[in-house]
Amino acid sequence: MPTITAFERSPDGGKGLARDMPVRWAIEEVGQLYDVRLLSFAEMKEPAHRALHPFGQLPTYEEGELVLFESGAIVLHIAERHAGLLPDDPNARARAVAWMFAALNTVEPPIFDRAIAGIVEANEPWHEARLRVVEGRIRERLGELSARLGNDNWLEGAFSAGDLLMVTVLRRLHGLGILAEYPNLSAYVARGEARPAFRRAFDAQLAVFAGRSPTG
Ligand code: GTB
Repeated sequence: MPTITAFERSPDGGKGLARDMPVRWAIEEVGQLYDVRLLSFAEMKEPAHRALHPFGQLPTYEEGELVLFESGAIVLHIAERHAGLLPDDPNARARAVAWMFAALNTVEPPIFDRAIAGIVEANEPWHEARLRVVEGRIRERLGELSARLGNDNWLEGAFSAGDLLMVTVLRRLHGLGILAEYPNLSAYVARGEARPAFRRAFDAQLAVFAGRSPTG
């Protein structure tokens, strides 16, 4: 049974926005059990944790002799070792992996910048101008993604690890109102969030925040 790491008290207040969430979701999708080791910010920077994660972050994933860091790499590992998150056809599989990279490397950067702008740049004199630029970049990406998704349920045929990461990334827009401008993307995120595996993962991380359970 793998062990992952998660916040003992997530700064997102249990909204499932921290990066243990996609790992929990992937494990739930493939029907595995897992343990969770909870960490404080201070513990993340201790040598014991840095031996697992070079940047002193979470999540990590330990399974036998294997230690992994980077949520995307962990989701890919889970998807490659179990049925259900990647298509069998090699070309369709490669495209699903491309969507994983697109989620983290093409769609997430402006969304991440928006989060930073809201937290650490809020008092800067150029804050409003910066918001307009960053939100413009988000809208450009969402427009392109919306056009590609069209009326489909998922990005590449059946639900895949690409959708799992894309929905994870888009969820960070909740509360900003931008996602609502793209009804098919709003519905896409809602479809992801309605999956039983998502619900189990979400409830597990919320239970930690609420102090109801130490594990997933
Ligand atoms: N690229 C790495 C990955 O995907 O695994 C990034 C890992 C990362 O940033 N981890 C964060 C961390 O360990 C936890 S999730 N931070 C401590 C540090 O860097 O010292 C961060 C997080 C929290 C809350 C939200 N949110 O509310 O939207 C999003 C992300």
